[in-house]
Amino acid sequence: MSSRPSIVGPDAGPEQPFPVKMEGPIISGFGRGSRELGIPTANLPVDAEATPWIADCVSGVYFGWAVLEAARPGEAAAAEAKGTLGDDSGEKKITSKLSTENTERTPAVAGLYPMVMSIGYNPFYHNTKRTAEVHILYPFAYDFYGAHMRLAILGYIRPEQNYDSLDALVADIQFDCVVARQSLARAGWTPVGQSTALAGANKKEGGAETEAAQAGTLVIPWLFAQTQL
Ligand code: RBF
Ligand code: MG
Repeated sequence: MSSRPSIVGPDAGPEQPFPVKMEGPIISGFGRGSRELGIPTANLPVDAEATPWIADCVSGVYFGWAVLEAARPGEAAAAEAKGTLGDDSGEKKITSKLSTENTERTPAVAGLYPMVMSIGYNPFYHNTKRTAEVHILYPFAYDFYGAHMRLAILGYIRPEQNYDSLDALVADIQFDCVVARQSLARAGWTPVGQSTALAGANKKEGGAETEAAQAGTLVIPWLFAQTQL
């Protein structure tokens, strides 16, 4: 695992063709993200019209920032009625956290988060359909299907691979998370108006902050524009 670098891309910031924009409503995937891997993923529709580049891009792991907009009360209630809110596994159904009343006063999922994502066929699972799955680097206690997610994809980490075991797949994904955090925790990779501490690399696993946060210098206005929902 340590055979690959823990930081990718130049310090100055993303290189062409990045940043690449992608957005849409969070849809349910194959339901394995949380249950089997302990790595919840939010899937976005792979839409040839909205994201023409996706058909030609290399299958593999990318990283960047996600902006989440909380589902509006009506949408949250509707999603809940359809049983699409809650854990992937269906075992821990959320009954209260995203109820209609709660959603109104709890913009719990709104905000900017570092993310790592997989675009491809997941050879380990022999998928025949290409998916775009985003793992947000923040320990949310529940899913939020239906919420609108906007992505600024800033860089590429590695090609998609097959693995001999689930453990090997999970270990590689965990290292992808380290790469994403460390790569994003540089001023040139952090949006203007945000702090590099948001990417979390200053925090050693389970330890104290080691470096002072810097201010971001990356300009990506569309990431913060209001969505016409
Ligand atoms: N699946 C693979 O078969 N090969 C991979 O190299 C691979 N890399 C991934 C990297 C990240 C950051 C994430 C979030 C997922 C990756 N997956 C990969 C997909 C994984 O199999 C998938 O999240 C689960 O199957 C849940 O749908
Ligand atoms: Mg998923």
